[in-house]
Amino acid sequence: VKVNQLHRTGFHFQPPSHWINDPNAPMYYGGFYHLFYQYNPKGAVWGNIVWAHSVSKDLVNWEALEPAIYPTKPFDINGCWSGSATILPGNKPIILYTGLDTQNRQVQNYAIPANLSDPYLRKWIKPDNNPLVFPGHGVNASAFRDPTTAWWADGHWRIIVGSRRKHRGIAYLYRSKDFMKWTQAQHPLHSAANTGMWECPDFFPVSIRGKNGLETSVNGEHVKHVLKVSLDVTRYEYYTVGTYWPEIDRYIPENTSADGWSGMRYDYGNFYASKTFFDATTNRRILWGWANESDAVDHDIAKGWAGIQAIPRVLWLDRCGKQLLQWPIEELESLRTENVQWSNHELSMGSHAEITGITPAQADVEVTFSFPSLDKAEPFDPSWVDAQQLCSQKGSSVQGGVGPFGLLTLASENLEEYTPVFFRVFKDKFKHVVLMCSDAKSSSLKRGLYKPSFAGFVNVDLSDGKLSLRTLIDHSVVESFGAEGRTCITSRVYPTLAVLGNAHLYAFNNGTESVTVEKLNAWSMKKPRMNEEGNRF
Ligand code: DQQ
Repeated sequence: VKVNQLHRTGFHFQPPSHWINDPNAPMYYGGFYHLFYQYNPKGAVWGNIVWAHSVSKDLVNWEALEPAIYPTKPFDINGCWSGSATILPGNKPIILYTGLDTQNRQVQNYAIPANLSDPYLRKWIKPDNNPLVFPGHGVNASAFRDPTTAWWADGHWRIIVGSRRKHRGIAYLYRSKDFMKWTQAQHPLHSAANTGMWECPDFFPVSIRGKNGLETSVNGEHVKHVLKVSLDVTRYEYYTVGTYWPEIDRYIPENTSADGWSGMRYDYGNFYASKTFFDATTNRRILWGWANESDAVDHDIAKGWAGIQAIPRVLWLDRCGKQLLQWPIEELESLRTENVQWSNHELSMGSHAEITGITPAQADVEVTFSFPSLDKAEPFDPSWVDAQQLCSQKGSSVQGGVGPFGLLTLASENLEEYTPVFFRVFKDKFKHVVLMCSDAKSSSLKRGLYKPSFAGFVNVDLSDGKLSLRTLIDHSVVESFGAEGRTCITSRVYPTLAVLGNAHLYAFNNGTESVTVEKLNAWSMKKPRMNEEGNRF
């Protein structure tokens, strides 16, 4: 297959061609990180889904293996959909995944490695006692999928499976003593009205203090739990932070943690069907998420590929205990090459300054902005609850007080095209409100693209007069981490002029208050080994 390379990413995970979606069963085994993912071996649109499989020593360089799981049996003949891995005692991985059976019912199956002494885990067996879990009485068989990693508590394994009853989103809970015989718990682990189908649930503990991750079965006083779901209706994910009581199998989100569409998000942009795993070698909880295309289907067919995985992120609980923080895995820094640094560069009102000396279409940029005072911040209207709507009204070119300031990524020389990533500070009655945007509105002259003004609020203390931003720019993706990972936004964009060597990068300020780039550190990024064809194990 000949693929059009113009918008192909340089350092994001993708196969040589065709369609990909959800990351599946990430794990560390036999000295390798394993990543499986939903893949169409026949084309650049969703369909014919198999579990493609790649391995890596560093989460950056990847080698493709043969697909691990694909339809062959009555219990998965109509599809092998998403699922998760659990490492059983004795270091034995087991995968749970959703199969579509002969009657198109969604059932939960397991697969085990044919040979545990093969660190690549090339061959997987789907034993004949599958499926392990049928949709029970009253469970919608066409909305019953995406089993989680199992956790152990009180003498039982537990998993949740995503579902819905009418418009209520549900995480059904199942228990098992031996991983083979599963019983549905009387109460779902959690559910919420009017949220629709819960796809790809994820449920895991986080430490109350510190960045270290926890093995999925850990619980106790030093632990809170996170429940994340992917909402089929909006195509966004949300999570809550709460407490899990294994004795009664109840998860209660904290009251500061809104449930439903107003809930917190891992990412306010194009990021879906995500899944975490615990990396015991480095004590991290690592998040994988799918960044779908936002062009049209015929563009994908013409490109010959669709979908990437976002850069894996370390995820941990903020000191305040109310939200998660995320940061790209440090291994990514091994790809940094040419470097440019600025310090104390003032950006007066209406100015933009070009960042030269690196490759702007494939870069990693870290920048800290400072401002002398917040006096000029625009008043905040409490009716502005929707960050994305606010960003689409007050884009980077609408002059403000403190901000908008930030980066113009993937910009053409005369700014016919640019994707701004920026902050805007407002003054509410008792506090300041920080808006972060990654606005695709002017990202491309091409028509027929989805160009949303993605945005989220940033819960950050401004008393030191600073805001920081890290942005990973990779041809058709701009992945940003605001205020040390408090708010993250991923945009997929398709410039026509600002491509390859013609892309530019600027720092800008469009507020009346002057802003200083206190420190900027930017790097060109090298290409890792990325599932190259003819390089299969
Ligand atoms: N994708 C899978 C499903 C899942 C959905 C099918 C989420 O298992 O619910 O490819 O993107």
